[in-house]
Amino acid sequence: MSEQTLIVVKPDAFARKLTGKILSRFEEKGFVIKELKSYNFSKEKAEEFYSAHKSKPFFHELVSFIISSKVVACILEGENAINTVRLMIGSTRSFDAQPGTIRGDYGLGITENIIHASDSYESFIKESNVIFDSRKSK
Ligand code: FUP
Repeated sequence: MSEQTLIVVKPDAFARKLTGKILSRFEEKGFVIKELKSYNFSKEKAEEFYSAHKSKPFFHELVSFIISSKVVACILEGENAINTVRLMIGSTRSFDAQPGTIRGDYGLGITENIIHASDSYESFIKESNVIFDSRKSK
């Protein structure tokens, strides 16, 4: 089933000029870029974006990191996009992520882990509404 998902190229990857390489991987896989923008999270928007992690010990570190500089947000469309894109980004802890995945190939960090991707349809709607404003739940 064709569906959409959201990815965010995080500040570490943006600063290292990996955005083009990362977007290319998704295009080469067959996904279509439906929306694309560079974006600066405000603290308020970052807290909303990561509200599922509000009670976690790393919440403040996570919010500080994502607001620390520019990110690139992208809505991708294609077959099974949510799960397939999650497979392509790899495990949360980049040093554990399989080579061949984006985190596995480009990073070593946990908070600084290169890329975010929505983990469910509900997360996609919520997260894309934070960044792109105009999307609605089905
Ligand atoms: P993921 O879905 O792979 O991005 O990972 P999670 O939803 O578990 O975590 C969201 C973000 O919190 C991760 F991208 C990185 C950050 N995090 C930490 O900073 N420390 C941790 O111990 C776990 C996650």
